Amino acid sequence: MSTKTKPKSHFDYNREGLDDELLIELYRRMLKPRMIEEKMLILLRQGKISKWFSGIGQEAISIGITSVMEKDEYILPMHRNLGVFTTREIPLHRLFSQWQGKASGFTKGRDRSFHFGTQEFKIVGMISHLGPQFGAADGIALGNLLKKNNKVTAVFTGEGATSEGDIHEALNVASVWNLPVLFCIENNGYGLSTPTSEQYNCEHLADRGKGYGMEAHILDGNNILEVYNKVSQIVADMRMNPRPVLLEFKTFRMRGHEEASGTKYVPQELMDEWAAKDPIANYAEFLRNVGILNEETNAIMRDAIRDEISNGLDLAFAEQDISSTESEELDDVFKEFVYQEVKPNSETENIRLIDAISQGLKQSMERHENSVIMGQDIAEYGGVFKITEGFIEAFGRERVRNTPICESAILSAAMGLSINGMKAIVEMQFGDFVTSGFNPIINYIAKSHYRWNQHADVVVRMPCGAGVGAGPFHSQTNEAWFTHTPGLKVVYPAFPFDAKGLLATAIEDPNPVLFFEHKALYRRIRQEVPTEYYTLPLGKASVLREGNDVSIITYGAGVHWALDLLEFDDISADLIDLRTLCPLDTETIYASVKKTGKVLILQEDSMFGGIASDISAMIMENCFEYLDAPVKRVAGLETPIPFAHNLEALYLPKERFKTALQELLAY
Ligand SMILES: Cc1ncc(C[n+]2csc(CCOP(=O)(O)OP(=O)(O)O)c2C)c(N)n1
Repeated sequence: MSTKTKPKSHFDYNREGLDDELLIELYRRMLKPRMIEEKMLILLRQGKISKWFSGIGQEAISIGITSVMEKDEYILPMHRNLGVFTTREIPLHRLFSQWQGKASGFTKGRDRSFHFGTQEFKIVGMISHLGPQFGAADGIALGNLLKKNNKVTAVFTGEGATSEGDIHEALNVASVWNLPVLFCIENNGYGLSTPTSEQYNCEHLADRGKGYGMEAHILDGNNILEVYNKVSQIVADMRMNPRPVLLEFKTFRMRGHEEASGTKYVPQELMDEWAAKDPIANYAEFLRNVGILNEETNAIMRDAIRDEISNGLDLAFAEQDISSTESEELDDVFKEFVYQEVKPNSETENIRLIDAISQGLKQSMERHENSVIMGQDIAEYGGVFKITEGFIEAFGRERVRNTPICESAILSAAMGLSINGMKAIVEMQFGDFVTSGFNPIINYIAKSHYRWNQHADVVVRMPCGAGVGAGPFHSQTNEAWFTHTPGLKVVYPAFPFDAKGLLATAIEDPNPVLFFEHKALYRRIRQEVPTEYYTLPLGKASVLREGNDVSIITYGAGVHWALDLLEFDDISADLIDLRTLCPLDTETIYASVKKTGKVLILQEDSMFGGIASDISAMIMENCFEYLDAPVKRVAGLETPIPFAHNLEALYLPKERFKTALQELLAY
């Protein structure tokens, strides 16, 4: 709607303690996104931009909050918060380039609209899935709390997304951990076409604060001075007394969910009612009434903004379309990491896999003072497998954090910690439970570096695997879910020595690593392991046996099945333990295949869509002329993993492996 209409003021503007300069500046700050939007709507009609999510009518919230936040305090906006970006004074041509997918934007054309962040302006934009923003804010705030820097983090959501589990989880975590996050709900009446009555069943969303044990307030989201004054007080107090606060802003979405979808489902009376409460027109009227805005100053201000917009647009439109190469695209999936070898010391002790992981973890946390480990029951209790036993004594409760049962919020928080310069290690109680945190791993953590150059310094430890009679939900080895997703490294050691050194590297590496730990090997496999800190490179397989007749390629428990077999059978085989699945050591694989001409790939997980299939395809493509037999894959059955011992033995490929190997040798 136009700002030129002159409604009667609907608001009680309290300007006490605010000087004229600030009052006019708040007006200018609201006007700017409004005028950008008005221009965008024209460009949209002309087909010059693709999609537009409008924040018209909601400007007072973005502007009020951003004006209160200090420049080095993080803000996590959503899709209707253009005012956050403009108030942080991002040059307009960069914003316009971002929306046009051009190089001067923030994502090298890789993501659209407001789906980007920038460390330069301390803004962390959303992922489409909305809810993980709250958990990311938790992580950033945890980083601030640990740094004791008295900074507040502000995060936005619409009322629709408050129905997401991520939001509930993150609010609960913030409350339990007392994190200084300002949670801002913009209740604008509709989530796409869904009215609030179909979204939640309490009177006010702020009422939920009580349930979370969190201070909560309801604010008039269309009254800039109410937003500014109340948020100023609250944020100043949060800086001194760190705590989470939930704010519900009552406002209205004046345009469609996005421009193309319209507002047919919104009753006209509602539109009229809220049009009269326009935050800019009302405030302009107030400023005129108190004599600090007149037609002339208003026109000067509008002209200046109009010029700024058209200059920005000229620059953005003049910019070439983005171009790239396959290798440039691939290179940006991960942050560059130069492996630093730390050689093992000569003193060793004979320890189990589980001890080696615990030791590696502890020595890494000693080395990286900015590291935090989070997980269920990992503090005093030491974790269900006791890997973090004694960690509280070594590092304190701040860095060794028991979490509520909420994988999604914790993985989003891990992302937030990384954004704030920390290293996050997350222990899944069982690797199976990662499904409850799948979204932040796949969509946030894995894609962030490629999208906006923000690495995710996160290691997720995954106790996994069958053979322990634990049934369908405590036995899976789900590495293939992650090797499929670009942006994640996947490590899967089979021995104590490897586990310790690879875990150290995984924690050094600023990229996200899924670190698989086989439960059936935890206490069964022992080895001499150097007592001090050392590293091993990711992406290097180890050749455990050398022979000429067949290459057996495997990892995890499969390595030990193969070793057991080779111990008693007189087979001349290369046995390759992959150790890391991403990056994958294709060089070692191809060299072995070219020597033996026969390959068996053994995996514990069910067959279809697994690692074995991909390695098989790669061998066909790269070593076809060297093959003397079809590549053989051996894997778990295509069933969930059963509980009863005999059934589990049927599921696992250990016996099928022996037969398949004999068949292959006889081919
Ligand atoms: C997990 C997920 N489900 C559905 C969507 C599609 N979607 C995007 S925004 C939106 C409505 C959000 O409503 P609300 O949180 O109230 O914010 P508003 O758009 O009203 O500002 C929906 C359904 C999505 N992006 N992510």
